[in-house]
Amino acid sequence: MKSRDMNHDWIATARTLSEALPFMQRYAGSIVVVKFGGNAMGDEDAMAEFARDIVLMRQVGINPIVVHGGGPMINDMLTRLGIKSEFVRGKRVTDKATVEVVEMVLTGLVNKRIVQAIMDEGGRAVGLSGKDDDLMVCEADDPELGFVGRPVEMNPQVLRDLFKAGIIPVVAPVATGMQPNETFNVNGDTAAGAIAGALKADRLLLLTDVSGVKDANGNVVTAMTPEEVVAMIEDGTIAGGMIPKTETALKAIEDGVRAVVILDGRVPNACLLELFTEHGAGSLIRP
Ligand code: X2W
Repeated sequence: MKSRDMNHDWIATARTLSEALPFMQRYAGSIVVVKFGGNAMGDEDAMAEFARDIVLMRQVGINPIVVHGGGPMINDMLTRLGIKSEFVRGKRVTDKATVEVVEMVLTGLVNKRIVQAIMDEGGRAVGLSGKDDDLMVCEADDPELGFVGRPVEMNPQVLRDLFKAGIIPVVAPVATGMQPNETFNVNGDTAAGAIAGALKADRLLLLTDVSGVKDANGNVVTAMTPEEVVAMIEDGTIAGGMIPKTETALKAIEDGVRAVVILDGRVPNACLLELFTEHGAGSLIRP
């Protein structure tokens, strides 16, 4: 038997677990959608730690769903194939060749890597895309962007079926269209918001590589109402890449999501910090 590590503060560990009880009780049976962006994925250790947090959520009775991105992994593969790519207003201009690479990378490489990481931590995960059981049906977002989809119809029953079976769904943001044989590339945040909205989730956690929404002085705002977010977009305090994220949050809340949190996925155990401690993490947006 291994001897005990006396340098570790085991009493503090036990206290942390005890203090988490009210939070576990509050979230038991709830639905939490977690957007895991390509920039938050990091190395193998970061992936394993994320997977462990998700498995822990499931273990204490939460129904977690992972919706992932993978922009940097798509960029790598496009470069290897010699296909040029550009972004317009935060979305990838997606022609026929690009949408094929997007589908291969997201539903193959990235999706299965996350599924495997969750399985390795002792959970049960099944990977799917918006195409599976018509989960997410899109139409073209903007003719300028090609095959970039805007979700117009959601069929989330397959996710409820997976919850019932104790399985964690891992969703790639690729979708079908209204016409046969159409494929759309969907921004990961947009897909996560649409799925959270369709399920009227209790929480949508948007994991990013920044510490949250910042005020004019650069300090993270820990709690905001949707009205305050709108005002901060209008006066330019919220700018750049934070605009699509906060717009996703506003739309999700309009669709019936109880609260959205924009948090730093690079912080160790970011999801647990947000859900199971008084401290919380990042910026909470709630009516
Ligand atoms: C994204 C889908 C992946 C994504 C793309 O092609 O990169 C659009 O831009 P991250 O890692 O969350 O940025 N789709 C339309 O959203 O990845």
